[in-house]
Amino acid sequence: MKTLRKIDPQIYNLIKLEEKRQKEVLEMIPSENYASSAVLEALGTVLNNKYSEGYPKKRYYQGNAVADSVELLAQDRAKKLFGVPYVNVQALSGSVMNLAVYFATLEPLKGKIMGLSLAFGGHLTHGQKMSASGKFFKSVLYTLGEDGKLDYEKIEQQAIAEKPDIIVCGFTAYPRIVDFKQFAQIADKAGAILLADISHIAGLIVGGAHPSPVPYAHIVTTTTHKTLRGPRGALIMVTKKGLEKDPELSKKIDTAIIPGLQGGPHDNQTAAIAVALLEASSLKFKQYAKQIVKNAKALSDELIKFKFKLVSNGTDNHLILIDLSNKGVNGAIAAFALEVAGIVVNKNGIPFDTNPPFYPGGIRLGTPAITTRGMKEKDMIRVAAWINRAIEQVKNERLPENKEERSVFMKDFKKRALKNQELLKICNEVKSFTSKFPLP
Ligand code: DSN
Repeated sequence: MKTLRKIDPQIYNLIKLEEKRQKEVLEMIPSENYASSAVLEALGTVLNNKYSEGYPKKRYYQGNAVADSVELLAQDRAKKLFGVPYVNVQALSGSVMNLAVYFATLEPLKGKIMGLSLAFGGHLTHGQKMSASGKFFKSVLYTLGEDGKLDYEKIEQQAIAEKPDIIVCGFTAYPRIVDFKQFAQIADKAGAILLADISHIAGLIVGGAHPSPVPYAHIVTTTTHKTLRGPRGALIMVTKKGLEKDPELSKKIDTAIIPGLQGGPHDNQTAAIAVALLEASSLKFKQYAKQIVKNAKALSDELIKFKFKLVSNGTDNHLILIDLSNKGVNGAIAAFALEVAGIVVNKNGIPFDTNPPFYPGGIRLGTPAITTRGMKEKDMIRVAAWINRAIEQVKNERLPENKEERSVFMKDFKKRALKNQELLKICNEVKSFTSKFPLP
């Protein structure tokens, strides 16, 4: 970055600081990852300079021969990797991706979406009232069973009673295998389209570490930067089953993206997606995907030894949701203390949480990024021990119930945590540990 350093030292220095942070910490937010150098190189290219409204061979502007080849290559790789007949690679993010599906398939203000409640691990775009998906469409939300797992019988009863037009399966904080076949049966009985949003687990699916929804869902969406380890971006796929249900579905999705929701695609992003898809089709990536799950299982076993209460008692995938109620620690307090200790997770609601969303009862963590750095099961023993030590430091920190008192308390707590010698000691240990695991 020699030129950037010369032209804009402020931004250069900030990027360097972020690079240092990413190197030194245990990055354990389950939706984050380290993209390869090849992916990052593709992002920082002259493809950024081009406008390509339209689709390959049907563009509104001249000069798109290369953009066409890039987009066709990305499409081709995605179709092969996921085994689908159609893909749109232009959605700029996960939220636009799901909105495009709704605009392609539902009538605004009339069509009904049924998705998992945000409070139980669903996503904003799965029909939550505060998001466009819940404002422009009718929506009804399902929840999890008492055991923290999907209750397929209850979901089926609700789907038959509510008759949604589209059922969304795929989640942001669900640690178990999703039975896509059962969801398909439910959707068929309710006469609904089945949308599988596999953003979190796409890398596990193509790596053979989680079953694929492709034989069962009509539409499959995914972001490209989580376990798939690409640039930020998204894929919207229509399956064979989807095209049998509606042969026009792919055209409707293309139209929903442009002119419906977006203008020009980001060709540099499309190129980087193509690179990530190539990388994800390697044998090495399959090993990576399986290792993510092995690490998450090893970590959950270790956390259980320290009496952490895990939602659903463990994990089948890349993420772990810890219910901190038995430790008496709020998720916001735990997440901050862990950050001081060099372990980056996010505070998260747990099923049936009675805490406010900004101060939820749990934390969410995962293994995609640390597995990219080469960590294995044995390393999870140390990670769990550090997490336990950090949480022990804050077990007597009681968050006030009153809103004003809470924010005063948090300010004071943060000051104390930043000076906590044990947390700082863990941070040093983590730093020396992570220095042995280079970034890609
Ligand atoms: N922000 C993503 C996640 O962390 O799961 C979902 O959009």
